[in-house]
Amino acid sequence: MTMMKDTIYSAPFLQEMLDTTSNLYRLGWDERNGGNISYLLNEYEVLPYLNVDNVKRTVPMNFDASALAGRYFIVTGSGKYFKNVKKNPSENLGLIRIHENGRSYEILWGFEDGGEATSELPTHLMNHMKRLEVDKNHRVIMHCHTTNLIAMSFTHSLKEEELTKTLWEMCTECLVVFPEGLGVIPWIVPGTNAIGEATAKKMEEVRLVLWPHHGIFGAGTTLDETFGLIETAEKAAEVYTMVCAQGGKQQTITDTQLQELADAFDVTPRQGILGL
Ligand code: 2HA
Ligand code: ZN
Repeated sequence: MTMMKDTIYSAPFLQEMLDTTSNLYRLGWDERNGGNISYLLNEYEVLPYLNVDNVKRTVPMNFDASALAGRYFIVTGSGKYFKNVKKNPSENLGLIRIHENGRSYEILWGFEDGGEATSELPTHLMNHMKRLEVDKNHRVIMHCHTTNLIAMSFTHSLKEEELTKTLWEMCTECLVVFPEGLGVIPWIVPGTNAIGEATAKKMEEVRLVLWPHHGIFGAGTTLDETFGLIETAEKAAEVYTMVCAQGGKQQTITDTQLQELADAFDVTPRQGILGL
């Protein structure tokens, strides 16, 4: 007799994906098919819900992900709308396993209308590989089209130090939430290995990478934490938008105060930003 598996709809990781995609949509950061998420799962989290020997389809990849061979991810689908994930999870999401050869992935659940993993899979997997090298608890890569951060990429300096400094100034929490600052890459065609490689290189030092005129990539240990990281940076960018609309800064948090904050919360601000 075969044991009945619990339905995957009761899996905490699936419920978290539904909540997160809905929240991102509600905030206006994932219009149409904008945005994508990948969430690294432990095999023991998957086994109660899925027969992992039942591979539905295998999809080739044109880059080497062998460092992730055998690893499981729940990912959003290519061309799918975050707006629709909650009402139709099995078409808009998929559970995949990276093949032993590192050159393809196996679909174990989802993408039921013949779909595939996000078009940004190269960036996602390259970022996972990089973050796992520096943080053994790393699990989540999240991309979305945060309105005010995109707007700032037109009006503000794209120098990482200058952009980071402005965001730190806009909300007191920022320095505590991302003391390492944010990375910025040049404009590159999305969905390519080239943008994945450029982003992953930044992810060695930071968990937030701005794609100018496009959106943001965040990394973290849980969906909540990664969402919170992006939310915090985007909130600062929103405040910046309003500060500019109100006529600009008349006063701000000083570098000395930012350092006091760092000391109080025991974080180390990225070098070269505070002029102390
Ligand atoms: O998935 O956001 O960057 C659509 C995108 C591509
Ligand atoms: Zn995008």
